[in-house]
Amino acid sequence: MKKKRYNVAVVGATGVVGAEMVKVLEEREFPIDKLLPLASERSIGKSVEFCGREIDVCELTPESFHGVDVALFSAGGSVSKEFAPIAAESGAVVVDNTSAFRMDDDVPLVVPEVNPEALAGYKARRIIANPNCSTIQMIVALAPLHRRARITRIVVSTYQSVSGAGIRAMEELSKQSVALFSQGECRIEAFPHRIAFNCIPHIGKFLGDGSTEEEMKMVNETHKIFSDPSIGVAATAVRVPVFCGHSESVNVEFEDPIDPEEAREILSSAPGVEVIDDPNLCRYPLAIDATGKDPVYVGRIRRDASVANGLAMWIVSDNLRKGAALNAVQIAELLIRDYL
Ligand code: L14
Repeated sequence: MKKKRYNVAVVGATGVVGAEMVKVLEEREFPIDKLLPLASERSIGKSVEFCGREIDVCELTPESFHGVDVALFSAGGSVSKEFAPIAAESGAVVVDNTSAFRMDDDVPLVVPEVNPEALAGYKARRIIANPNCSTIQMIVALAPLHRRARITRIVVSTYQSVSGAGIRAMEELSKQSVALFSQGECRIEAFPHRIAFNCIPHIGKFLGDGSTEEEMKMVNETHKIFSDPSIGVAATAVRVPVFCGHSESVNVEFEDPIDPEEAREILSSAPGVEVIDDPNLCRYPLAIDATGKDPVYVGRIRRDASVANGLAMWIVSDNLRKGAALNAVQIAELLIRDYL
C-alpha cells in the first residue's frame, strides 16, 4: 500500500539552502510524518521551525537514517560523498544538492520541468542529483525553446548572487559595504577579492584550461540534462554584489528559425517560467524581484542577428529556491508520486 506520510531528513538544515528546504517543504505541504533536521556537531543546540513547531537539530551520524524515506542533502560535497551512500544503504532515497554525484552515469540529474523521465534511474544507487543553480534556471527557460527549434549553441554569462556561497558570504557583502562607507576595515574571507561594489569573474576553482568549475558545471550538466553533448555551451560565471537571485545573459543559436514573438509565446505557457518583457515600461526580470519567488523569469527576448537563428535573453531566478531548495523538493514530490 502507498504510504501517506514520509519521514524526511534535511542534511545541512542550518545552512542557507537547508533552511530554505525546510521552508519549501512546509509551504508546499509535503506529506511529512517526521522531519529530521541534521547538521554537524557545531549546530547541536540549534532548532528549526517547521509548521509552527521548533524541532531540535540532531547530529549527523551513520545511524541518522534509520526509518528515513527521503533525505535532502545540502551540507557540501564531502558530507554528501560520505553520508549519501550510507543514507541510501539505510533505505532512504537521497536528493543531493551538491556536485558530488551530478556527473555520475548511474545518478539521474533532474529538473522536473525538463527531464522528469530521468528520475527512473534513481534505483541504481538511490541517489538523485539536483543540478547547479545557474544550470537549473537556464535550462528551465531554454527547454521549451529547444523542443520547438533545437538548440545548437549557448553563450551564457552569469551574474551570481552571494547567497549561494552561504551565510558568511552574505555577511561579508554587508560588512564590506558598511566598511567602505565608514572607513572601516574591509576584510576579505569568503571570496578571492572584495565583493562589495565589484564583479569577480571567478566561481569555484580554476581548471587547467582557464575555465572555472562553475562554468564547466553549466556545460556538462546542460549536456546531461538535455541528453545531447553536441550542444555547444560557452559559459562565464561572475559573482556580483547582489544578496539573492542569479541573473544570466544568454545568447542561443537554433537549428530552425524562431522569432522573439514566438519564443515569448512559448515561454508564456511553459511550466515554471514567467515572462516579464515590456521594455517600454522598464519591465524586465530583476534579482530583487525574484527573491523569495518560485518562477524562472525571462525577459529582454530579442533577435541575436549575429547568427542565422539566434535569440538573446535575460534569465533571472532565486538561486536558493528554483536553483536549489525548490528544485530538490519538486524532485522529492515526483519521487513519492511515482515511486514511494
Ligand atoms: O554547484 O558559490 O551547487 O554560489 C552552488 C553554489 C557551486 C557554487 C553548486 C556558489 C554550488 C555556488
